Amino acid sequence: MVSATTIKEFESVWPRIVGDLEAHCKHYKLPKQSLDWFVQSLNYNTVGGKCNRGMSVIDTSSILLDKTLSPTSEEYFQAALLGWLVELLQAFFLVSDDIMDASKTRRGQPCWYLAPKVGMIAINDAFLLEGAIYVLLKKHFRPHASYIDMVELFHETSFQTELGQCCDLLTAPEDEVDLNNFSLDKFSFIVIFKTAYYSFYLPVALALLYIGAATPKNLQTSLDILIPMGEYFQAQDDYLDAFADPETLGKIGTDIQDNKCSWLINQALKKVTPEQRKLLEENYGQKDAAKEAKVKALYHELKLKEFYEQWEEERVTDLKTKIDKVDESEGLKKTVFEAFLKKIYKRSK
Ligand code: DMA
Ligand code: MG
Ligand code: MG
Ligand code: MG
Repeated sequence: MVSATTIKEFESVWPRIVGDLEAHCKHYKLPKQSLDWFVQSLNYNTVGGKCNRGMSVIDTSSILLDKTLSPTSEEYFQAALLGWLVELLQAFFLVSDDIMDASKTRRGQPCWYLAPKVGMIAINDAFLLEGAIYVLLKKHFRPHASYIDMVELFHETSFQTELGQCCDLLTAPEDEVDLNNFSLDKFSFIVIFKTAYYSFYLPVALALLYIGAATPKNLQTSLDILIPMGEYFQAQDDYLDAFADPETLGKIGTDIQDNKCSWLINQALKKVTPEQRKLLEENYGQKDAAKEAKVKALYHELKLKEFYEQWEEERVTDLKTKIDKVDESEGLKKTVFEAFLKKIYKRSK
């Protein structure tokens, strides 16, 4: 049995990564004020989350190599670097997502665009977080046999996520609430594209590329399990948006006021009476806390919490059945997926 890495070990690599980026910018003779700004944005936006995605690159690599990577080894550093690249991609998406969703807090602190003196500079900061990925990938992986595959994987995953965000935003127009626009098919597309590819497939595909086991079959098997797993994870995110304690979650839910095609509204629409549907039509998708509270009260009345808990058990059973059927003949292992699933099952943040 290999042991999982810890957040402490993972974060111990971070200063070296910031150092690399600082050195790169100093080479350009970037003025000190801008350099300090960039470093501040890197630390504020990339560190402080759960880092499940990033640490999964290391854990997947350890499981596939069948040895615990020593946190002081160069092998650990390289896997951790790939993990931090996933976290940088996530930071890039979150900084922009919070602007577009008009969110207030993230990881228990103000969203970056609401931090003192930041405002819309946050848009460019998001681009810089993305750009940092390719600077670091080139510096550390250019000689690696899978370098170009890694670059292409980051590009394609970014494109998929952006298409998901596009659909998410267009399905949630600010000025026009039309519950007929929502459907579970639409929900499915949105969450697979905006979340599942970058949060679930990307870390495992990177680990496969890193250790040289990215055969077409292993990549396909990973996709077949991790996309439904990511779909389940985003349904959880939507559930927590309305039902979790914001203190624990580290963010205040915005989906009801933002008119989002969330898992909860889609399930509610399947259960409502005509009167309850009218209540939703009058109160969903408006920047008004009292109306939001009415929608939440209806969610409780419809027993969506209990329904979600039952639905979660079904999803997990399905996923476990899929995992049981994984063909390990080309070096892939069931434990990769079991470890990932364990991290998200019944999460509260
Ligand atoms: C998350 O969607 C997707 C991306 C690409 C950040 P979301 O707006 O539900 O995320 P959150 O609830 O964290 O704002
Ligand atoms: Mg959001
Ligand atoms: Mg969003
Ligand atoms: Mg959300």
